[in-house]
Amino acid sequence: MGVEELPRVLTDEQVARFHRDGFLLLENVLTPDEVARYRAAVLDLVPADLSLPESWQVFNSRIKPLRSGGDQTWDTPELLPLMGNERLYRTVAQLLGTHRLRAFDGSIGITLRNDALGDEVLSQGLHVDASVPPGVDFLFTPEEVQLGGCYYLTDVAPGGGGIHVVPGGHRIVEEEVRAARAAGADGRALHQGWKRITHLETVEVTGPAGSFALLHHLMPHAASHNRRPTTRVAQFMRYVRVPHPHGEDRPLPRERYDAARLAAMSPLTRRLLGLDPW
Ligand SMILES: O=C(O)CCC(=O)C(=O)O
Ligand SMILES: [Fe+2]
Repeated sequence: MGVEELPRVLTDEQVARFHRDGFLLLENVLTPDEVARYRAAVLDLVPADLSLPESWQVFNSRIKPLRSGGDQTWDTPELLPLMGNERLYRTVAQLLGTHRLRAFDGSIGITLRNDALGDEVLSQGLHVDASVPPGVDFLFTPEEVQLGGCYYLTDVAPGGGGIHVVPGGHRIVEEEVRAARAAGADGRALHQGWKRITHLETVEVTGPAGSFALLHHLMPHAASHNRRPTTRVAQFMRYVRVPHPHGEDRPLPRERYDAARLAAMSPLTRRLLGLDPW
């Protein structure tokens, strides 16, 4: 099956906008029922007495549930279907030009209101999360590209903790790296390996619950302070082509999936997670 046989979900205008801006808000990826179910599954992870497990991270009112050992992937039976969502898969397949994809990440970010630091917008350093290992040069080929981002499981209004991005930022990163290389410098190492970017202006990606904020992997982005009463609930997903030049299509070990997890997987989810071949 070639990608040509997959239904096109994005219009030509959306595809052009994604290539220009490096990000795109996809609305209605999830139905209201799905949003309610996944949001409840995420919030069920939070202990009722709000005593957060030692392994979890909390930075600037943003709660990141982590399993011991730093495992951030929440592939519980309740949340696994989100990792195999068909509409998002088709969108990414259209943009990456292949149906053979690996899905990963599955991390969660719960951003509570923060009334402190009034004029500060970002709650995290602006950074790039590319599917290129630290210290390894960017190839800038289509095969290398990873597309990822987050589902909004709550409405995200302006100032409500939406992810911040730099319009056209993926191109700026490529231009700066290439310019540095041309000057004999290490472009990959700029801005502390592109993990601390301080010279670019950002915009907040807002949108209704059920949206997915889709980002090119060279897009500088950061979490923001939530100034609103609505706690932002987000789940993060990433997709690469199979095979991937840096091996980022390597699946997680099968042993992590018990009977309940396996039962929660669709045939598409099994392929996306690497349990079945494409
Ligand atoms: O929570 C967000 O909006 C972004 C978080 C993020 O980019 C990260 O933790 O790497
Ligand atoms: Fe990030």
